[in-house]
Amino acid sequence: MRTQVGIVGAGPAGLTLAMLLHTAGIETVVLEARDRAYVEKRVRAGLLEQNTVDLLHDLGVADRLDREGLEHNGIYLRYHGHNHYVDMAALTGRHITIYGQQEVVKDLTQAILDGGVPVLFEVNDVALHDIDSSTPRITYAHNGQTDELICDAIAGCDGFHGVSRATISEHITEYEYVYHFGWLGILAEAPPATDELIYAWHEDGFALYTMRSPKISRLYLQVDADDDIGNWSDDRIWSALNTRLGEVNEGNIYDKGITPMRSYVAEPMQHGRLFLAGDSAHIVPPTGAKGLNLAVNDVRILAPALIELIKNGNTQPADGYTSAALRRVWRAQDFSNYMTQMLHDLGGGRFERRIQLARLEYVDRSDAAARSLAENYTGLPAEPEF
Ligand code: RFL
Ligand code: PHB
Repeated sequence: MRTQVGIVGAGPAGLTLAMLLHTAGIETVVLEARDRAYVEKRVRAGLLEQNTVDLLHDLGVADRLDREGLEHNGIYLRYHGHNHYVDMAALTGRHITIYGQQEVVKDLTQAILDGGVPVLFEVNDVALHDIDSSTPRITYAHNGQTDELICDAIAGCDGFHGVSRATISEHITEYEYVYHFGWLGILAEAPPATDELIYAWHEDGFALYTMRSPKISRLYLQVDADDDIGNWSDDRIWSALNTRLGEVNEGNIYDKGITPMRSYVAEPMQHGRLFLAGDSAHIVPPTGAKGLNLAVNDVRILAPALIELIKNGNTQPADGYTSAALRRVWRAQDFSNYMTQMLHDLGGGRFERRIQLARLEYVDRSDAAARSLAENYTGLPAEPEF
């Protein structure tokens, strides 16, 4: 098979890129390892920056997001009996929206298939070849048959554990920080007991109150990175949430899991005709809610660069892709790390805890500190692509 851009991975990065390229008249094929139902059910992020919402609007895939998304103006920082509201809309003029990642994935998948873009689910043995040439190839197995996709460029949107980054590992420098804790996340049939998200600092560890709808709560607890979900009965989860958050509405827990946390960047995000985007190139701890938003920003920059490369043979924007994308990635790395260090039990004892409280109080007392947090959380305005 021949296509212009072969996209590996049907997560937010791959699907958004497919939509951007399709809109510009570029042919793409998307290859996804999992089946469609699995990808559309996978529970992950929930918080969209305004830039992300704007892009989904531009792509014409925001009808359901407009109807079902929950627009938020700010967050609460809760610590030691304080409950400080950071009014992000007032501080920055920008909003954030709660809308499950799997809903974004569903909307994009449907729009792409409706547009006639091939999305092959359940592909195996994906391997990338001739990356240094102008006709890179992807080999894979689908429906028991081995096949080959000859492309002008390949987008590696296959997440942190995919094959794309591994293909060019000898050409990249890795920057990594692994945390000794992770997040236990649940979805519960319970109306959220709060209008806005609550980020809670507590001696026992961090907790986050978020939501998916007026009837569904999403809650997170800091746990040890190597903890087993089997150690956490529903009663133990509710008890820890009540202790750390203060007031929680309980209900049937229908999804729970533990996610380890890391900060990671691969540089450069391109080698030859292979371009990495999203989690395949970088990971942030979820405290800043940046992962999905960074994935979407990467492809916002990558799409016009690929269009220039393919339509006009101009390699300059493609050559600038790494530096353009990494500017935002490193800003988000710093912010996610700052939020994580300020709010989690880092295991360092009394001194460390007092520093955390001093930081939280600074956000409470200083308009400049609050504005800095708000500007990062809602996301700096999108920069020109190149
Ligand atoms: P994805 O979503 O991992 O998609 C990659 C896709 O590639 C497929 N794949 C392959 N396909 C073909 N061949 C192979 N060899 C393949 N290997 C893998 C996979 O099946 C998958 O479909 O990466 P992408 O598109 O870069 O998107 C990144 C986001 O998913 C991620 O950054 C966010 O979920 C992170 N994140 C959050 N981000 C936010 O912006 N806001 C949030 O509120 C937020 N909260 C979170 C989060 C991530 C979490 N977890 C579970 C890691 C909360 C949590 C708990
Ligand atoms: C979520 O709604 O899942 C969510 C919100 C904010 C975060 C992380 C996750 O920082």
